[in-house]
Amino acid sequence: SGSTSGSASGAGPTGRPGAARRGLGVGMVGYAFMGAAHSQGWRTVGRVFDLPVEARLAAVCGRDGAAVRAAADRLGWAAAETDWRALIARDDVDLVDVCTPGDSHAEIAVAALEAGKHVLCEKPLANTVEEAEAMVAAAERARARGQVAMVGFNYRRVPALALAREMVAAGRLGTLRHVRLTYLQDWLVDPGFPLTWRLRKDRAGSGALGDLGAHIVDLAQYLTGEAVAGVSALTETFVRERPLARGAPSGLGAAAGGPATGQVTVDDAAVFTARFPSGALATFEATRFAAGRKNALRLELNGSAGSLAFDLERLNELSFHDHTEPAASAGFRRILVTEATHPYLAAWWPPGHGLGYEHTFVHQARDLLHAIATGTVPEPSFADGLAVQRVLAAVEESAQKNSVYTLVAASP
Ligand code: SOE
Repeated sequence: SGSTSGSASGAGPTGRPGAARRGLGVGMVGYAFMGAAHSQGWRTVGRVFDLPVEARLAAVCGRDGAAVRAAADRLGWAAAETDWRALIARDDVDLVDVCTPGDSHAEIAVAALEAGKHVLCEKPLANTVEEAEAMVAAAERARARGQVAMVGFNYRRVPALALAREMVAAGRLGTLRHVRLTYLQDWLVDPGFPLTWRLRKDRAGSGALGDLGAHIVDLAQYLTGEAVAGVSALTETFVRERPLARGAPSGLGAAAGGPATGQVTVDDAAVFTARFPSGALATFEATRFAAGRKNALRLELNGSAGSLAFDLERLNELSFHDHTEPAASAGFRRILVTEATHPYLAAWWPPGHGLGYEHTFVHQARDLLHAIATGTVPEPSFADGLAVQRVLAAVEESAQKNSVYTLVAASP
């Protein structure tokens, strides 16, 4: 969606009559963890970046009337709705931001696009490839009417990762040989952690695979500019039964509801290898069972001319090794990605005053508003989301086929 510097690129059409005059009205569905993160992005974007069109927090939607009104007050939304169809129908809503669990993404996003609204949809795009295909088809029809649709892979907006992409595209790594990504969290290590929606296939589609694996598949394709060509996978559910959750979700968790338990119907971890068309080999690992790792999205790319490494737990840093330098003085060096010349940073603080997780949602809002104003297809598009969904489905199929060469039979 164009340049990632802080400067404005001029006003343009918003795709809806009258919207330029009164700003672009955002209507958000869902207000839990992701809804709060997106609200932060919408609230802040116009105070940091020069924008071609201002975002207005028009209305937020949730099923519980009292809770959604409280969320509207807390998060800064002008109005509250309890029916997402009513939210979409509002005249003051030009863009629908879908922050619900995956089982409602397709229905809400397609309805919003058909009602003439722009759409931002949280990742993974959908729970199945079929849903994602329907969403892409709806986005293509809407594009002809001047609407845009974007999927929320927010880590593309970490300045260090945007810089990494620029460096790969500029050839600083030469020919890529290895693409290595892990996304490690530990919030399921405790078998007493309750059975929240993220652990149910009917709600979330898959487990660590769709929640965390989707991010690293998207990043691998974004950074390399290539589509994964084939996979071989293993998945596992380590804790198959958990206490039922009670009450509203809080962060990733919820209160456990007494002695009753239920089945975990998703993967706890997914490990897979992949090939890229260029011949590069990739490895991926997504888990919520890596004790001590809180949000360790780590990656390393090795090419004929150099290597790059990144860790989300140190997100203002990018490590670079230039293999064309004399061996005696070459080696990994740390780039502190806080300069005004780095992606997004001209709009923020003086050098060295780093950014965090929440800023990715500000950058996401900024890029989406630019795409709307300039009539360009935003990145990542729904088609990018579908490409990730196809990899996730291939991983599940490969894991089910279990074509592992067995050396020792597993104990029961
Ligand atoms: C939980 O695993 C989670 O919040 C994911 O759902 C997000 O997509 C990721 O950014 C952080 O971890």
